[in-house]
Parts: sequence; C-alpha cells; structure tokens
Amino acid sequence: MSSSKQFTLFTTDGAPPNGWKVMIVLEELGLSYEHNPEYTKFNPNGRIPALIDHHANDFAIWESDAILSYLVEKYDTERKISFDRFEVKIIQLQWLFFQASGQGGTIRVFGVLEDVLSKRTWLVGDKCSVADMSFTTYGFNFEAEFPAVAKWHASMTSRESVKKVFSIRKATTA
Ligand SMILES: N[C@@H](CCC(=O)N[C@@H](CS)C(=O)NCC(=O)O)C(=O)O
Repeated sequence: MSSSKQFTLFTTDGAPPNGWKVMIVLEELGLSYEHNPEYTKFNPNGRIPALIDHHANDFAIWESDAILSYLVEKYDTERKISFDRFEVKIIQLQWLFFQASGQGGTIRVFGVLEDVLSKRTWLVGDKCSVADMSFTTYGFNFEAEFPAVAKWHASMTSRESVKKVFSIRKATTA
C-alpha cells in the first residue's frame, strides 16, 4: 500500500464517534494521515475505525481505544498526552476500557465522570491525556446535571485538534 502520509485512517464520514477521536489524537501528535471513508476490510469485525501505519510495514490496528494506545505508546515519546510510569499507564488504560465499555449507558458514564471530575481536573495525572480525549466525541447537553463533566468537556472541545476534527465532522455530516 503506498501513501504519502504516514497513516491511513479508515473511518466513516458523518456522525459516528469512534473514528473522530482517533483523528483528534493524530492531530494532537502532529502525525500525517489520510482519511478513507467507510472501508472496513482491515477490521474482521467489519466496523470502523481501523488505522494503517505505513511506517511500520502497514501495521493494521482496529478498536478505537487500542488504536489510541498504539499511537501514544509508539509516537507520544514526549508524553504530551500520555504517561511513562507503568501504574499510571494502567490507570490510563482503565479509563480507555471504561470509555469503550460504557458507550451504551451514557447517563451512567456521566455520573461516574461527574463524581471523579468534581475532585480533579483530568482523569489521569495533571494533564489532558488520551484517557480524557477518548470521551471527546460524546454528545454532551446535560450541563445542569453534570457541571464538572460539562466544564471538562468544554475545555477539551476548545483544543485546536478537537476544533479542527469537529469542523471536518460537521462538514461531512449532511
Ligand atoms: N468498539 C469499537 C466500536 C466500533 C463501532 O461500533 N463502529 C461503528 C461506527 S462508530 C460502525 O462501524 N458501525 C457500522 C456497523 O456496525 O456496520 C471501537 O471503539 O472501535
């Protein structure tokens, strides 16, 4: 497979959330990618997203939070949005699992996040990490019930990476 960009991100245009959060992390890390809509051949589960790394023998990875883990483990060498210490990495993974497994029960997830974020600014450590970013693409309109989540979500959606990807998402959501 040839491409001038390092990555091909297979994802769908429009509303579904899982591909966009991968694009946000690619933007955060300044990695080059092309976006190929609605192509599921690389995922035996027949879903998006899937990511191909052309600088690693076309390594193919699917499941959005596994993709996020791959990107930060391999390419976030400055630990801009991830962590070095083993135990902290596992806590980061804990939140990624929680995000992936909780998608069907948004109100319950918001309740857990509200409790945690009323006591701290970010889910892990003292910076916005990939664990926080995995939640960026949740639709959020429950400010009154979940004020700490609303503040946290707003501070993530004001990041340049998120603004850029959301504008692409909006343009492709007819
Ligand atoms: N747990 C998977 C979920 C993947 C998933 O459900 N993708 C949806 C879009 S967000 C999809 O491909 N839907 C089309 C289909 O099921 O055919 C992940 O996080 O990557």
